[in-house]
Amino acid sequence: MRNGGAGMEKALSNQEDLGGGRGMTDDIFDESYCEKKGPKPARRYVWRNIILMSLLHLGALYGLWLIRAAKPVTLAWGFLCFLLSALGVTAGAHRLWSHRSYKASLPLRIFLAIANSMAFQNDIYEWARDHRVHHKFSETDADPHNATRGFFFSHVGWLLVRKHPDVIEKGQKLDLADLKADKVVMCQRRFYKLSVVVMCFLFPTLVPWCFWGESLRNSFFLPAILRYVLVLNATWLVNSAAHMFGNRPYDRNINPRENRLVTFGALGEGFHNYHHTFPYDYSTSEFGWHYNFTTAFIDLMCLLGLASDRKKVSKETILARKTRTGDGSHKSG
Ligand code: ST9
Ligand code: ZN
Ligand code: ZN
Repeated sequence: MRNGGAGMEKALSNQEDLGGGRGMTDDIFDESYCEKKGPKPARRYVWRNIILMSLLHLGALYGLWLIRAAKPVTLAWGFLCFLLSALGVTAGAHRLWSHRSYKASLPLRIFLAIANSMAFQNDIYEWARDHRVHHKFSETDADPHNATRGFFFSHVGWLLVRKHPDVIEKGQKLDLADLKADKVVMCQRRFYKLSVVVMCFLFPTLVPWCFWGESLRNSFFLPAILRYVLVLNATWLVNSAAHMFGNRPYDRNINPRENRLVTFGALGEGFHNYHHTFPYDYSTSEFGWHYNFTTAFIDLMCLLGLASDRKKVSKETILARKTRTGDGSHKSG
């Protein structure tokens, strides 16, 4: 039985409700959904995306080649841009807007929305909608990046073909009122294209070119293109590798796994067995700051008074769940 089945309510007894006291449950796995019988719809390629994604990755390969000729400060800037755009996804689109696992003040939400545009992964509204449907209908036709369709599909292939109709049908039934009510989310959606041009491409390129005389070629291909492609692939690995390789200490009945390599590259987002078991935990892990830069960032924001109300699963609940549905690997780890 997926997600521990009927016993789940018992395991979550320390929580206010199945949604962990957030007032939302649309990221909790829905066992009642059944895939439609009969032949699957034909795969429809989106050639524009295939061509652009290929060109982007060729550009990133060229960026790798250029590293040897770049100034160290440009590489440091590229790394900073990686961290900023990654936080826009991890602390922003993921933990705040998809899961409502903590609350953020207006200045922090504005910062995260700008950082999110730097990551250019669809606007926050679309990202969070697709991500909620991923949790609710994980590994089924209604999951946008259904990992049972293979590594390539769950990694990038899903962005190169039309969605399965069930993704759209089920997505339309989600409660997205919280996203619609958030002016920062809706403003980013309204000005998304402009914000991406400025934050993902112009800003990372112009800073090294203007401030320390880096060549325009290095400034564009390293902090803009290569950094963008690295953040994309680190994110996609959560959907592919962390749904296939690793232990399942919390729930052996689901595919998502604990993957150390992904955790490292994705600022703490590779504890994926834990995350699908307890999607409302702001830390996406039971181990605090361990390999989890995003958790450290959210904690710092709380310290500064810019965030609050972090949702955390109790140690007792975690242990009970491990004992009941885990694969036993925590004992050896
Ligand atoms: C990208 C996203 O990379 C990556 C997300 C990854 C998520 C990872 C999660 C893992 C956990 C978090 C870890 C973070 C780690 C970060 C680490 C950082 C170091 N519900 O979409 P369309 C409607 S993006 C309801 O065109 P098609 C839609 O509103 C990269 N409705 O579907 C529209 O309606 P209307 C850049 C839905 O035609 C209609 O359906 N972007 C839903 O099948 C058609 O929508 C790209 O590469 C839903 N779920 O096309 C490609 N979905 O017409 C961008 C859709 O009324 N995407 N609808 O407005 C596309 O080009 C297309 O979406 C497509 C599908 C070709 C993929
Ligand atoms: Zn999630
Ligand atoms: Zn997942």
